Amino acid sequence: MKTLRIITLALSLFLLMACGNNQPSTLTLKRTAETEKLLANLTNLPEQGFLFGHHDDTNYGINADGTGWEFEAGRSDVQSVCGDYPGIISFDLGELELGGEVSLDKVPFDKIKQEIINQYLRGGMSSISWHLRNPKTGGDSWDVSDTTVVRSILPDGELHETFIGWLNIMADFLNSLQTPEGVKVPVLFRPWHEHTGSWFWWGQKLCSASEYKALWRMTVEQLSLKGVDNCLYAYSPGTEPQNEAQYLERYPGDDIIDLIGFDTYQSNNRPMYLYGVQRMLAIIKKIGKEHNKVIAITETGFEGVPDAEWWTGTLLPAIQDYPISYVLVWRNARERTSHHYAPYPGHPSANDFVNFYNEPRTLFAKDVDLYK
Ligand code: BMA
Repeated sequence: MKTLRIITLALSLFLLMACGNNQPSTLTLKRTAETEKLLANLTNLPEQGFLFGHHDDTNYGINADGTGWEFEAGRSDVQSVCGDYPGIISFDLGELELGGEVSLDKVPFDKIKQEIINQYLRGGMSSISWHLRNPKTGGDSWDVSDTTVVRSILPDGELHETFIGWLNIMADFLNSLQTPEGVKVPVLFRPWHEHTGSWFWWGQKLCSASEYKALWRMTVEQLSLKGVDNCLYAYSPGTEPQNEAQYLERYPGDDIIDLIGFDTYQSNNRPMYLYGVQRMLAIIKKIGKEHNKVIAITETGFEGVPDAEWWTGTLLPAIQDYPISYVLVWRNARERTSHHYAPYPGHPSANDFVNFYNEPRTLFAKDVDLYK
């Protein structure tokens, strides 16, 4: 009888220790061979250099006369300036969840799919962000009028089922990324970005740290449940964190994150930009090493690139001493041409961009095959 009591006690203690800390169970995510290859190559890339990236690069851009162009096969502003495509191109799937044909930036999802496949066939990579609608208010990603949105879509929330439907639409898109030979194309998925600011409904002041982490885990679990095995996942706060602890405050877990980065933009205050970039690079370099994660500057740029020597005079010196896998600049909006971050033919910074391109450490599509 005594022995039985001791065994029961030991068993209860074990169960208490196993479940009592309320930690979510660790996920082991399935990945295709090509996705594993991409991760391995990104891990080793810093020995060689870093990929240059541009958002929506092959979807639209700006002509030499300052007007916009869109949807021209093979065309890219970066390629027009330096003769090669970016090593990484990012795309945004905002409004895919509504079931329509075009994104929030009026790009057909079929076009995005095709461009992700084209970039894979070049040996480069694609990343995907998601400026999705606000599921509670019906507004956009920037609608921060309600602070209960994240809570409402988590398990037990009143919009949970609706949101699982949105994730299933995302899963279908990711699963449909396939070459004509049926190879699933790997992508880096970067949802819930810039969450250390409070301008998106999933931002710092709009949910608690545990809600944010639960949002991430629910996202990855549901995609995985729907058979998504061609994704790497990126954790991508803004430039708010001042130290490693702040950077990791809402980190959802090593088991679901492959790459850590940050988004940062230059305004007219160049010293402030340099200070922020270097502070954040030091933080992610240290965490990347400790957690065995690839690091990157997931978004950056200087709107309009008003400094003709920005590429080799500011960007390159700011980043070249850090083992990043990529640096990516935002889009050349054809519908609002002052909103551009890469040069186009005739742009004042085009010559300097060619110098940047010629630097041995900057890697463009022809420099890499990320699936070998
Ligand atoms: C933002 C701006 C918006 C755009 C969004 C998603 O930073 O460029 O105009 O809709 O990204 O691409």
